[in-house]
Amino acid sequence: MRKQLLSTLALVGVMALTATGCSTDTADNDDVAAPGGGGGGGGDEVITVGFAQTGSESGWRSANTESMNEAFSEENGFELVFNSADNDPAAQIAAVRSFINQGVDAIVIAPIVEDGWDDVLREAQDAEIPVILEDRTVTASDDLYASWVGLDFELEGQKAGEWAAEEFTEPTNMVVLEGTTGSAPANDRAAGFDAAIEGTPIEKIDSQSGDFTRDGGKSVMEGFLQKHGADGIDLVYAHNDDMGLGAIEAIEAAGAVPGEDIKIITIDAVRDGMQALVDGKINYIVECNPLLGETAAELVKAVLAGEEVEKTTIVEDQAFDQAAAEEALPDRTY
Ligand code: GYE
Repeated sequence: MRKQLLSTLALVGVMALTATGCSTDTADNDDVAAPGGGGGGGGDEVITVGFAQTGSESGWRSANTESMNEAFSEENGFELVFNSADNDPAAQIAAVRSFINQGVDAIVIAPIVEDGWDDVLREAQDAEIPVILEDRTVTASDDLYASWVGLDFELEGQKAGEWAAEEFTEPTNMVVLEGTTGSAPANDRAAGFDAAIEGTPIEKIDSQSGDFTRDGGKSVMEGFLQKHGADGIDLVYAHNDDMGLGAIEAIEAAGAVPGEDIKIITIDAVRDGMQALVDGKINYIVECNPLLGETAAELVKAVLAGEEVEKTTIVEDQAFDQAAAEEALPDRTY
């Protein structure tokens, strides 16, 4: 999947709004063309969309849910049937199955994990209900879904690793707070980071999943601190801000100073994370943009109108050190 994805990426470039570049007029809200493709969506009819969200594990997720709710609004011609799977892959697949049974016009999925999607995607295809993926990717064949809009998680990990490689030129003990096991961002952020620090004096002494949550990050970090001691850890790489924020609490409770005694790198750049960076408790953040709703909604309309759409749309991310975070924070919308 990864290789396939990267080659697709090379073709489509990295701009969010290329998604509808080949469609004629999908930006407006009331312009859905004659029915085509899936199970509906023609004329002025309301488009019913089932959205299978991962859960509510993080600040990033809240911003993503809000972006989806705004884009798939009644005003924009949608009826959104929202399901939150509470990070349970089986419950998420069951939700998609129930959308198929309800006969929705289209299904949008933010897949919790990469594997296990083939059967239910095939069922959606048999029912002629188009599926758009948002945020995370799947390992299933891309013939089984219409389009995916998301982020380049491997590049995010790589950017984080490149910063670490430059910053840490002496032997460095690093611990990793991984995202949800089996999820695309956990897999790819690990791979990108590891490749970037290869050959540097940074040694990964421990790595465990904190499930992308603040509590998870805190308790895994408590375990690391107990095992290695605050003096035995120089650097934390957290796959998202929330786990980094949990780690800060654990480090402070252990009597050490986050951002100084133990440096912290995270991914997401949500407000709380950016505030911690401004406060000097986090040292570097790679952005992951959660505002994918508008592009997802455009894709749904275009696919239902029978238009050709890009298979892959990658939204570009930035990275922030303390000075950049200070500048960006006042205008941060999430
Ligand atoms: O980084 C994390 C969230 O899939 C990109 O999921 C998303 C990740 C995000 O829980 O905070």
